[in-house]
Amino acid sequence: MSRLIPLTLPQVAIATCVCVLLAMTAAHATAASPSVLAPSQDETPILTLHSDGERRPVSRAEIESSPLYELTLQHFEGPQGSFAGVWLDDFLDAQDLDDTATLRLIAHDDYTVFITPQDREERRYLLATRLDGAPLTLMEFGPTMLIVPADAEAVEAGTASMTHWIWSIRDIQAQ
Ligand SMILES: Nc1nc2c(c(=O)[nH]1)N[C@H]1C(S)=C(S)[C@@H](COP(=O)(O)O)O[C@H]1N2
Ligand SMILES: [Mo]
Repeated sequence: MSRLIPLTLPQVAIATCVCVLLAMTAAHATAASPSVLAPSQDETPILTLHSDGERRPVSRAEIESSPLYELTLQHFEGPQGSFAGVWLDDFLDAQDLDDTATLRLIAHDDYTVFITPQDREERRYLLATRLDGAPLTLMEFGPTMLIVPADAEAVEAGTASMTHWIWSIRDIQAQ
């Protein structure tokens, strides 16, 4: 007759620790962490912000005036390494953009996507400006691209949508 093997308290504690550690390891792979990169000093405009009927050129230096975060991933378009950038929410704050605005982002290839306030509540968006410390170029799908760190693993596995992962961003419209 079979019976359940009783676990002692220390065994339960060890099993719990192992589970927590495994969960932390899994989470670590897709979490962005603070970056030690020095903010860019480059004042050359790399995208245009449109709000309240005005257009404002924005440089790497302006974007990177918010805290930089980074994570390592294999981007589905090819580039692989440590991507760094600023949280989209921090960027909007720094640019004094209305928090309730829906954003329309437009890329150099005219691809366009909308990011609603609800999207930004559900997931954090990283406005990436760097790959392995160097400014993202157009060839690497820069000068900026959106990354959703929480979805990175699922996107790599092909189980999450990447329609919000717009690369080569040219314009951001707040509407
Ligand atoms: N600049 C730009 N970003 C983009 C796209 C695009 O066409 N241009 N396509 C989006 C969509 S719909 C998807 S599924 C992924 C992958 O696009 P791809 O299959 O055309 O490479 O990138 C997203 N980001
Ligand atoms: Mo797509």
